[in-house]
Order: sequence, then C-alpha cells, then structure tokens
Amino acid sequence: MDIYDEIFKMCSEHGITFYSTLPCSHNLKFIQKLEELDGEILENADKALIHIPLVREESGVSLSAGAYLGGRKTAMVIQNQGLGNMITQLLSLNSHLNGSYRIPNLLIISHRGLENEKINAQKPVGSKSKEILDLVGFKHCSVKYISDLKKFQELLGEYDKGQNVALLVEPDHSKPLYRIENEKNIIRNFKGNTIPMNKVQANMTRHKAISEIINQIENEFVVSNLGHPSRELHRLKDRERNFYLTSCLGHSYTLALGLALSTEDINQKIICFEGDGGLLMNAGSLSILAHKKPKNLIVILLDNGVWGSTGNTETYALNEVNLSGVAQA
Ligand SMILES: Cc1ncc(C[n+]2csc(CCOP(=O)(O)OP(=O)(O)O)c2C)c(N)n1
Ligand SMILES: [Mg+2]
Repeated sequence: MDIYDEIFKMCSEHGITFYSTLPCSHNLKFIQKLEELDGEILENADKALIHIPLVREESGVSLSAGAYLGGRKTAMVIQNQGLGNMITQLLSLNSHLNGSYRIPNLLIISHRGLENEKINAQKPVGSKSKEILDLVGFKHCSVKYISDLKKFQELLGEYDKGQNVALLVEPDHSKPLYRIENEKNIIRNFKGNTIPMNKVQANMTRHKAISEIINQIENEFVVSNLGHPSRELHRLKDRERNFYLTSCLGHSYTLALGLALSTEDINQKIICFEGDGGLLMNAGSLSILAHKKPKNLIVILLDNGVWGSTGNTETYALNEVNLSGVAQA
C-alpha cells in the first residue's frame, strides 16, 4: 500500500471533499486517484469529491478558501517548490495573524530537497520548508512511512479545531518512481477555427525536438526549462552558452527575456525552451513579451500536453487550451 492511499483514507474520514493538486514525481498516484474519483460521492460523504488540477500552486489557496466558504473541507496536494509561491495567500487567507481571514486549510506536501536528494536545486526550498510553514502559522509534521501516520491523525484533530495544518511527506527512495505512459499522439482541439495550427497531430518527442533544434544552433544562447528538458539538452549538446534552469518552473522564458533585453550585441540571439506546464503556470507574463517584442528572442514551446518531468500527468494544454492560439493572441 502506498502512503498516499492511507493519507487519502484519513482525509476522507475527516470529511475532506475538495482537493487541488500539482504534481511532484512522488505524489503522482494520489493525484491520479483523485482524478478518477472526481465527481463521485464516497462512502459516508454528503458531497461529491471535487478534484482541481492546478496550473500554479498559489491558485489552490484561494480556490480552497472559496470552497471553504461554500461549505467544504479542503486539502492541497503539492510539492514544496510551490510552497514559497503561496506565502502571501497563506498569510492573508489562512493564517491566524491579525488581518487574515483565518480560513482553515490542509496542505499535503511532498518534501523534496532533504539530505538524500539527488537534485541539488531542490535543496534551498527543501531546507526552508518547515520555516516557511512556521512563518505562515501552519502546524506541521513529517512522515515517511505508513507507520508514521499517527502524527497525521493528531494533526487532523488540530484541523478540526480550525487550525491550519501541513503534512510533509518525505520521499521513500527505496521505491521505484511511478510514471504514466506518454506515447499517445496529442490532438490539439481548438474551437473557433480562427487560429492556424489547430488540430495538429504531434508525433515528435520532446527529446527529438530539442535534438533537431540544438543541431542547428551556432552561437545562440540557450535557456532551458527545468527537469527533463534541461537534462536532455545537457546530454545532447552541453555547451558554454547553455543555461540550464533547475528550478523556478514557469520562468525559463522570463529569464530568457531578461537576457535578450540586456545583451550588448542586439544581434545576439537567445533561444528558450519552455514547457506547456511552465508556460501555463506563468502565462500572465506573456504580456511582457507582447509588449517588449524582442527581435533577438525565440521561445520554443515544448508542448507535450503533460507535466512530463514529474511523470506525465495531463496539463490543460492537452485538450483544453491551444497554446499556439495563446501565442498568436
Ligand atoms: C513551483 C513548482 N511546482 C512544481 C514543481 C515540480 N515540477 C518540476 S518539473 C514539472 C513539470 C514541468 O512540466 P512542463 O513545463 O510541461 O515541462 P516537461 O517536463 O513536460 O517538458 C513539475 C510540476 C516545481 N519544480 N516547481
Ligand atoms: Mg510539458
């Protein structure tokens, strides 16, 4: 049994019916299960379960607060990388500080960046996660194995009294990572027919796309999205002029924009590999691109329709949002 199966059982017993999630490679099964149960009324529940796949973690805080106002108990399932981005909303909507709305919330956080973490870029946020939770006034406890979950039961008791609580789930590296197969072709649906590139059938992998492009590159600077895109680029063609993002999801293209606007040689081209998940997470800043229109920047969207690096759960780019339409607009 997966620790998250037990966590879900305990949340259900406490009447939590509203979940918002953003994947980490360690909480994928939980997210998949919530997606399967979306809309179902579970045993002993008076309301149907609602699962909202998020595009950015901070939206989950306000969604949860709204759901609480609508009579729901809420939980967010996220990675600690997203925790930092949520601070203002946690302070204003959830905390018990003067001026806050003091709305109770439960965070179930995949705690990355601990001592045995292989990805160094996880470590800054990893080492500060508990301090962030203290800062925003969330009671928290850490668990790794099912046998540790007694602590969560106590925490849920605090939650019942109106306290904000967070469960930090440490990865069990002895277990292999679960991934969803992602071999299917992606069909882009776009209603309206006014935007070209609709109904494009994709049959190129991200790796192949990076490989084709990098082989045509000469002295361009290349900025790449964290996770597998950066790893693939490094493996395909490591070069002085590559900048590999290893965190800050959604900010490859803004970093590339800053670079493009700042190069002394205006003919120096910058190529940026951004992901569909990343772009959706930070879509608002596309307006800066539209405003600045830097001639020396090319943003290449590696739109595989999934949060690929964390195990291939769908993004809204798969079937709902046509990002070529967004780019056109
Ligand atoms: C703020 C934040 N939330 C979650 C994560 C975990 N995470 C790392 S890579 C990734 C998937 C990125 O998907 P996409 O941008 O589409 O690129 P792909 O891996 O599909 O090429 C996620 C969710 C993170 N690093 N930062
Ligand atoms: Mg993707």
